Amino acid sequence: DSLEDINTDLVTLPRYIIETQQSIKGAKGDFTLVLNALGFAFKFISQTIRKAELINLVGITGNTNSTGDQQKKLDVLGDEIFINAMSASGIVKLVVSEEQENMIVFHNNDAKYAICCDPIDGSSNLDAGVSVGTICSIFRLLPGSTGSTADVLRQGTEMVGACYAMYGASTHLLLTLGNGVSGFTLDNTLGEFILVHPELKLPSQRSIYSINEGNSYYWDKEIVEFIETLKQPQSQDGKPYSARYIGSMVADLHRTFLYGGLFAYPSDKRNPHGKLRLLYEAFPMAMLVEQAGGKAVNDQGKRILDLCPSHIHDKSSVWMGSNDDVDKYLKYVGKL
Ligand code: AHM
Ligand code: MG
Repeated sequence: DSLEDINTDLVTLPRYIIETQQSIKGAKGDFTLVLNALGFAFKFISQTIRKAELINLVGITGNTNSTGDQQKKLDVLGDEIFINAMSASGIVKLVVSEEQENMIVFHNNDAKYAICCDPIDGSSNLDAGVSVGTICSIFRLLPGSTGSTADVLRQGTEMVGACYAMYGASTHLLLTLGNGVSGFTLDNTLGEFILVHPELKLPSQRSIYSINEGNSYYWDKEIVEFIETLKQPQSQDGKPYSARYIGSMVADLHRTFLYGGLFAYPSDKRNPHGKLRLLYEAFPMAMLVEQAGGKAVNDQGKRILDLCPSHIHDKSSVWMGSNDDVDKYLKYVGKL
C-alpha cells in the first residue's frame, strides 16, 4: 500500500468505549475499565492460542470441568488469564466461568460488574487449528449487592452488554452494549482492536443451516422433519439449504453474523436442555444476534433473553440467526 492509503484516524476499542460511554444502559464511566480488561484478556488468550503448539500447550490435563468435559491445557490457561484480568480491573466483583464449578467473588470493594464467560469455547477443535473463541455476558450488580449468584441468575434482558472474541485467521471481536453491534479486528502490530463494522447487521435470510445432525436419532420427530424441509428446494430460489457446521459456536455464529442463516443446538432425548449454557453461551449470543437484527429462541419458541437460569451452569436449547430463517422454524412448530 502507498502511504496515502493509510488511515491515520483509527477507532480503537478504548476510543470507541470513551465515545459510546453515554449510550450504555445504566453504565457510568467505570464501564471503560471493564471493557479495557476484556480487551486485554482477549489479546492475551489470542496470543497464547497462536503460540500453543510451539510451546506444547495442546493436549489434555486429565482434569474434568464442571460439566464433566475433559479440560485442555489451554482451557485452564485461558480461564486463568481471564479471571486474573477481571480481578485486576478493580471494577469486576464476580466471575462465572464455564471452567469453574462455583462463582468467583473478588475482594474489589467498589466493584460493580459481574462477568460470565466461556474462556475458550469450542476447545475440542483446538488441536486441529479450528477457530475457537471467548464468549462473555456483562451484568451490573444488583443495588447494594456485594456479589452473589442473584447478580447473574436474572433474565437475559438484564445484561448491560455482551461480546465474543474469535481467534481465527485474525482475531475478531463483536460487542454490544445494548445499542447495536460493533465489530473489531485485532491489529497485531498495534496490539489494538480496530473498529471495522460500526453497525453490524445480520442478513435477514440465507439458506444455510448449522446443526449437529449426528444427534438427529435423539431429536424430537418435529425437529427431524423441520430439518428435512430445509433440504427440499425452497420457494424463494428453488434451491435447498446448505449445511455448514464447524462445531465451534463462535465460528458458526460468526459466519451467521456475516452471511446469515440458522444456527441451532436443540434438546434431545439425552440432553433435555441441549448443550449450550445460558449465562455464557446462549445469553450473550442471543443479545448480539438480536442487537444485529436477528432472532434467538429455544425449542419451544420462547425468546432466549426472557429465560432466567436457576443455576449458574444451566443450559438451553437454541435456534438463532436470520430473522426469516428462525421464523421458518417457529412457523413449522406452530409458534409464530
Ligand atoms: P464447549 O464449551 O465445551 O467448548 O462446548 C460448546 C461447543 C460449542 O462451541 C459448539 O457449538 C458445540 O459445543 C458443539 O457441540 P457438538 O460437538 O455436540 O456438536
Ligand atoms: Mg468451553
